[in-house]
Amino acid sequence: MAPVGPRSGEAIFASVERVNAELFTLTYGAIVRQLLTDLEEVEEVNKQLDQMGYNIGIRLIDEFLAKSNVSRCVDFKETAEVIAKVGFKMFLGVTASVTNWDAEGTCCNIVLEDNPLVDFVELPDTCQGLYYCNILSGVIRGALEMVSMKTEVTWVRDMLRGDDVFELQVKLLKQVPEEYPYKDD
Ligand code: MYR
Repeated sequence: MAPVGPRSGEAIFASVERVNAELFTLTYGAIVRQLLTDLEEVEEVNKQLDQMGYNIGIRLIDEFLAKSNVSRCVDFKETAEVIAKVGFKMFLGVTASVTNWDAEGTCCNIVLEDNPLVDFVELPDTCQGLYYCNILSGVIRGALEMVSMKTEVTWVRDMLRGDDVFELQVKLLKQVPEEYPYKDD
């Protein structure tokens, strides 16, 4: 039998992190299930998840900017890379890749091959039309709005609907110029 001894701090931290991630995943699942019970219409659940994500996103951006030390992005291309590589890593523990840019550099897709939100999830047939991870599109929309970017964020591929990856389209609708706070007199 292997000797029983104190575990290293790193091992304990890793297992606490794993338990936290599982708790988070299960809690999110319970929220979706409750919304399905309360709202009945899948379309309404999609809207509610997006709105919840938006409300989180407008607050989470402060934590993101404070913790990440990311400075102002030069353009939307850099912003998309920051979301995929730094944002997803910080809040979901996974990285994503950015693909499919349009010619103007205002629309791209973010591809997630790994998505901890859907661990243990299997959707019944009655949930056709549900965008289970719609909270994520809302988070991105809310966070970007706080740094002056109005966006539309939609799912184009979803593993719970039989696709091989999760893929979000992020379209920049309007970049609101930030006002200089002082008047030049
Ligand atoms: C800037 O130019 O001001 C920097 C903008 C960076 C925006 C990054 C938004 C991070 C959103 C995190 C999404 C996490 C999804 C789980």
